[in-house]
Formats: sequence, C-alpha cells, structure tokens
Amino acid sequence: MRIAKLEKEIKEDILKNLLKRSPNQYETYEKAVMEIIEEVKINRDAALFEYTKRFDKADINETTIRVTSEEIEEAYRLIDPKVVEVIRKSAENIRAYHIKQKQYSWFDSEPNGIILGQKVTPLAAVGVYVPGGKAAYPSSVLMNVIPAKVAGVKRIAMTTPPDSEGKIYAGTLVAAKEAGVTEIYKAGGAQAIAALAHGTESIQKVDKIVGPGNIYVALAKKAVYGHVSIDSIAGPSEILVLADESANPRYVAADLLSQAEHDELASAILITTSEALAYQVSDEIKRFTAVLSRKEIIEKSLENYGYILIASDMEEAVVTANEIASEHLEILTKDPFSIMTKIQNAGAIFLGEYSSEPLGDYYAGPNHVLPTNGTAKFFSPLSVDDYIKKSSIISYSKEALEPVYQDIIRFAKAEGLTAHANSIAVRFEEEE
Ligand code: HSO
Ligand code: ZN
Repeated sequence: MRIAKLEKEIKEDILKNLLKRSPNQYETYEKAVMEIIEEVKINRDAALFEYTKRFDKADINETTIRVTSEEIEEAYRLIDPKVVEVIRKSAENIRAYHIKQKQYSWFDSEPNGIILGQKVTPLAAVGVYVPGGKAAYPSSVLMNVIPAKVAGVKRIAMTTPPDSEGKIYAGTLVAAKEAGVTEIYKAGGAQAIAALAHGTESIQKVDKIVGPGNIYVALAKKAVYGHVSIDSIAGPSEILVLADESANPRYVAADLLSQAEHDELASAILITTSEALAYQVSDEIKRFTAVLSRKEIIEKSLENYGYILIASDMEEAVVTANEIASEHLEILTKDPFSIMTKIQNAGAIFLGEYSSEPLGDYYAGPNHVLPTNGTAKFFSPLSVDDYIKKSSIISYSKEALEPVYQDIIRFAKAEGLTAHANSIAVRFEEEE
C-alpha cells in the first residue's frame, strides 16, 4: 500500500480519486432499465416472469414466485444452527438499538383552545431488495428489515433473484424470517424494482423501496423515485483509520483489510501521526493479505484506493478525515473520545482498540447501511426515521381564532387569494 506524507496535493488527489468510484456509466444502462420498467408496468406478471427467464435463467410463475413456509424450513436445515443462533443474537442487538430511535406523536394544547401537534405514522408497505448469489449478505437483510419492523411497518415485501433452479440462498431466507419479513418473492434486477413500485398480479405495490443492488437496480430505484420513496444509493465500502503511536499495527492492518475485501472499488485509508506505525502497518498488510481468501480483490482495492498517510499532527489528521467523510471511521488513539468530539463527518465512528469495524457490520446493533462517497457530510445511517412519516396536527377553537382572524385575512389578501380570506371570514360573518 502506498505511503505518503499528508500534503495538500496528495489530499486533493485522493479526494478526486475517491469520487471516481461513484457509478458514472448511467447512460449506458438507462435505456434498458427504462424499457424494463415500462414493460413491467404494462404487462405486469407476464413481463416479470419473462425477464426472470431471460436474466436469471429461472422458470417462475404465479404459483412459484412467492417463497413458501416449506422453502423457509428447508433453508433452516441448510444453515449451521450456530449461525442461526448468531443471527438471532445480532437481530436482538439491532432491535434494542433501533427501538431507541423511535419517534412518538406529540400534541401541545393551550388554555385558549389551540392544539398543535405532530402525528407519527409508519409507512404501510416497504419493499426490501436483496441481491442474489454471493452478494446476498444475511446481515444486510437484518439491517434493512429490523428498523422497518421497529417503526411499525405492517407489510415488508422482500424480493431477491432466484438461481437457475428457482431457489433462493438459504442465508437470505433465514435472515428474512428472523427479521420479520412478511412476504418473499423470487424476482431480481430492474424488473423487481418495477414490480414493487407499480404492482403486478403477484406483487402488490409498496410505498418505499430499500436495499442495495447492482447498477440496474440502482438506476431502477432512481427512476421510480417520486412515485415511491427510496433509500440512498449505496456506494462501495470505505474505512478510514485515525491512529497515533499507541495503536497496534496488526489491528490497524486487519481493520483496513476488512473493508478492502468487500470489492475492488472499496477504499481503505490510514491517517497516522506516527511514521513508525505507518511502516509497521504496511508490513502487516502484506503479511495478512498473502493468506486471506479474497487476496485478489484486496490487492486491487488497495492498489486503487488504499493509502497510508503520515500527518504532522492529530489536528491535520482530523481535518482530513472530515474532508473525506468516510463511511466508517475508526479512532485508535490514546484519547479516542476527545477526538470523536472533533469529527464532523463520518457514517459510523468506532472508538478504541476493541471496536473493530466488523463488530458494527454484524453485531453491536447500530445500522451498517451508511452514507458512502462523501455523503456523510449530509446523510445519516439508515434508521427507524426512514420508515415513518409525519402529519401536522392543527386545531383552533373559536376563541383562539377570533383575535387573529383579521390578520390572516390581511395576509391572504396580500397574496391575492380571496377564497382563502373568505374561508376565514365566513366564520365570523354574524359579528361583522
Ligand atoms: N461493511 C458493509 C456491510 C457488510 N459487511 C455486510 C459485511 N457484511 C457496509 O459498508
Ligand atoms: Zn463489511
């Protein structure tokens, strides 16, 4: 992994380089995606089944599209019971954390009869997309579904592409069941997003679609946005470690590699005030990489988006971390909590040497769906907030409206809206 002194030029290069990872071949796929959406909108199930045949090589029809309880039972037989146990424990931690995010309706009343408030309502139906094959992470199923459940969403419809035999990865099914998904469909790609957004004979329309997917899925979500709501589009994984001379170089190296293994576009950056640590981490990375199963992916991602940067002091390191706005930020210093107070931009912050990033990916409870690509400057982790909406509550008594009604009429007339003025005035006609 390259080692460099943290200077202005290299910082600018890195920021530019990282941005290159945001998907930019949209035009290439846009036409195909729009066509698929139109087809599903018009021909519904028939189009959905035809695309499933064409893209997933699977024969699916109106009786096989929905996953049955027998299929879920079979999935449980295929998964190591110890793994099922971990999924359960993890789900419990995710639930406990997200319950704290719940927002409640509130109503304020004044003695003169003014009641103002905010009513919180869960979305009625949510669609969760889960990628097929190796990209299907049971942990991500938990992270997308449990906050919806905690919010009180009644219908949670999951779609995921089947293999050529019409089967779905057992880990996905077990996680879906543990998280509380209410319906599971064998459909993937842009056609699944179109079905969730517009509805077909087999799949009822939802209000919001969440979950990661390939470029077709991402583009389809963008295309249906407005008709339904969507979550933010996830980019490649990122980790930034801030470390001083007290950090353990083996831990730092292992943590950087944990995200580099996700994919070739993943980024792993160390910013340290210790030159000695920089070289030790670089050695440890070589040693670990040689024996890791995803060696090729790791090597590519480190070559493209891996950096070890030596900062002249912690303040410079913190400023740079805030500019990069990483999805994950680890603070491995003598005083991690005091540094955390200076962090303005990061999706999730891990403090201290026993808080390695995968602890957050799998177990601790906070959501692992996080803002990527610098969007931690303005976006937050996926949360219960993503599955609720609010309505304003307004109630005035006659006694409350009377002293102010002339003012409102004046305001309406100033905007030239006399019907508005009249709707207030009509209530005080006798008095005039
Ligand atoms: N680190 C990923 C999530 C994940 N890791 C799932 C393992 N499984 C999000 O950036
Ligand atoms: Zn991960």
